[in-house]
Amino acid sequence: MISKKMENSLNQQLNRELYSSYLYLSMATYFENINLVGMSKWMRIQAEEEHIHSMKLFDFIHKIGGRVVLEQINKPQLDWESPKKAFQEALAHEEYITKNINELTDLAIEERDHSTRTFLQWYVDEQVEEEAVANEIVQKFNLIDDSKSGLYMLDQELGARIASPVTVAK
Ligand code: OFO
Repeated sequence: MISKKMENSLNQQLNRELYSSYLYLSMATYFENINLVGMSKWMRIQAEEEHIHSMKLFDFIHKIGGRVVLEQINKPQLDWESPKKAFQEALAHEEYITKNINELTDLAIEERDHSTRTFLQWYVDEQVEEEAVANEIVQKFNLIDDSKSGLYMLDQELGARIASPVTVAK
């Protein structure tokens, strides 16, 4: 039996994952608008993955007999100072999400809620990956500095991203 506190916290995380999806979709339109279509594609795939993260929570809450409560999703920023700034913000956002996942895991441990703790392990592992990938891209921006050809090449590289074949399993 899940506690009300845990159920509410999982619902909050579901909302954060939906916001993550919204934020990356906003970054996708920002990049589209400045003709960096590769980066736009990368962000669009990222937005889809965040939606999958939210649906995993949606299914889990139902499975344990809880109630999903959908709250308002905050409006994301529309523009960024530079492509690099957008990816820096993506990294900062992932660090924030990691902090939330760790807090949720701490709560599950505190409440001896083993099924939720096990469920959250997927997110713990995913966040290691998410931070590493975002950090690698920020480091590439640092390497190319103000080079226009470097930006062009990075756009090509990020545009080669393929959506992972993750499906929303019930
Ligand atoms: Fe970016 O991992 Fe979910 O939020």
